[in-house]
Amino acid sequence: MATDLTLVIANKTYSSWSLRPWLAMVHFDVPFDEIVIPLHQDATSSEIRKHSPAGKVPVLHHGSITVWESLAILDYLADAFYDRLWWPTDPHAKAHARTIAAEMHAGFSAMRGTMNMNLSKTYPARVWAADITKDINRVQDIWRDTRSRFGGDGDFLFGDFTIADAMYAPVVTRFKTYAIDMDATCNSYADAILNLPAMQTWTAQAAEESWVIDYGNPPDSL
Ligand SMILES: N[C@@H](CCC(=O)N[C@@H](CS)C(=O)NCC(=O)O)C(=O)O
Repeated sequence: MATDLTLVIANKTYSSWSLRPWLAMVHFDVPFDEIVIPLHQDATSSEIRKHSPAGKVPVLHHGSITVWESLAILDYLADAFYDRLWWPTDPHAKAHARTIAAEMHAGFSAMRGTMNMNLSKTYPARVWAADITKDINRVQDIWRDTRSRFGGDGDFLFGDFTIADAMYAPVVTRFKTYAIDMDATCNSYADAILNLPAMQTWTAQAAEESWVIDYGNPPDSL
């Protein structure tokens, strides 16, 4: 499809940052062309640098405009396609959505550093190191608190799917593939993300990829 929007991403099996804008664009029915650059290949860095001065994906091209950093891309899309409800409309809810999206973008490095996103593998439950456990618990606190204050009758953090959900979607896949214990509230939220048609498309396309990255098993944390 020829559009004036191109999203450059990495492999769907492994690229958690790529998933965020891709999921929201597909969910909100924004047409775009997609370029996939597989990670951990000899040409990965040079290929990414052709598209992004930061040397990272995702990166969005919209005509002559280039935007990188997943959250900046999502914010740009919310401005450019302002007829969709990318953020909650209520100012209080919107402030909270922006805050938890930013917390995800900037934080949880212990969890992200050890629990690589890998949709092709599941791992047995284990005891995680204290800093990772702290991140896991904080994410679940955010989900519970947000669902109870802003979720209403909907299935997502703010009822309907928003950018905040897109930011946490790769954590949902990690919690499932790494068998993280979740209470009923977090579990049903995770299922809502996994059952989202756009998420199912991403997962199906990931399963068709041929590239394999062997991260090994996460370190024993006791
Ligand atoms: N903070 C960035 C993180 C982007 C990022 O780390 N992307 C990884 C793929 S998930 C990447 O481009 N890795 C390639 C490399 O570092 O060579 C964002 O939000 O977009």
